[in-house]
Amino acid sequence: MTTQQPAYKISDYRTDESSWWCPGCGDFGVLAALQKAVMELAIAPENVAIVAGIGCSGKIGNYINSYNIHTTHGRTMPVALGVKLANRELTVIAAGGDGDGYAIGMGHFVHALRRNPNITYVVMDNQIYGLTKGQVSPTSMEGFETRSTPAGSIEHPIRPLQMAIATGATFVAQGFSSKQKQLVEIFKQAITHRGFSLVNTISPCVTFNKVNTYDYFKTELTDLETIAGYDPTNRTMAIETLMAHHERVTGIIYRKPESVPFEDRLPGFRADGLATRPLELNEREFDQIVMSYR
Ligand SMILES: Cc1ncc(C[n+]2csc(CCOP(=O)(O)OP(=O)(O)O)c2C)c(N)n1
Ligand code: SF4
Ligand SMILES: [Mg+2]
Repeated sequence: MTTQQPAYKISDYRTDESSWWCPGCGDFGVLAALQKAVMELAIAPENVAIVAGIGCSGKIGNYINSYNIHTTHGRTMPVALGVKLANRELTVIAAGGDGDGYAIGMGHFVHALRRNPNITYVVMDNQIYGLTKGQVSPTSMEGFETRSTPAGSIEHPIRPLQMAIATGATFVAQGFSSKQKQLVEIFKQAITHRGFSLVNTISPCVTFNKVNTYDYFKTELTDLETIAGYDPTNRTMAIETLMAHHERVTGIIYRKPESVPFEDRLPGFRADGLATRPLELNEREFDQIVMSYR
């Protein structure tokens, strides 16, 4: 009997670039889980497109053998949507930090939620701005002392998971970078979900956040699988559970059973994207376009 060889090895998803991250950074765990998820789903590296934001987290695209656009700060969503519309064959994964997605990128995030394109959005949430050396972020806790809030933050943190569900998200999950098995499973389900999937990953910054550490989260987080009767298809239950646990949960929080991606609903769009279509126009088509602008 011959054993079937897996289509890809984990090394197929690695690059030669040496890591820039501090030893112990939570982003290593996110990277490892993402590589394992695409490998287990047998998605060829050339069919993966990472659209990364600016931040320590945004470097993730450099370390995954795939297409990679390191876009500008807060702009992963529109770029990822453009990539998906142009080439439907690609598994499009947007990735960035809590600052990138929930501060400067918040407007784009909200509209991505209500559009529901077939994109997976991985937010590496360390509750701080890591790359710029430790300023307060939208998910920082009230009272949190940082270089930009020496007397403690006077703002309360946003609740991205409740907000996502309330805005119409069709898939919302949260993982912890040191809980690999669960994170791999979450990524696999997020990537195969037809529509927008938000995966907020708790990814500790060991250098600038000395409060929200690995040890802190080991006692803070509740695995949804341990909550008897938890039903991720029940929207009300999802929001109530997030409220009760101050969003400190891991697992699939909400999944809408029926989800039709944005690109499938776009009027005038065919099943294929621009990338696979001949782009030459004949003279008549060209004249028609010119005339339409008169
Ligand atoms: C338009 C713009 N504004 C501000 C910055 C400076 N900047 C770079 S990364 C960053 C925030 C990083 O925090 P986060 O998104 O949480 O990522 P992390 O480094 O924590 O992974 C900021 C404010 C920038 N590069 N571009
Ligand atoms: S500063 Fe923080 S987020 Fe950035 S690489 Fe170091 S540990 Fe990671
Ligand atoms: Mg951050």
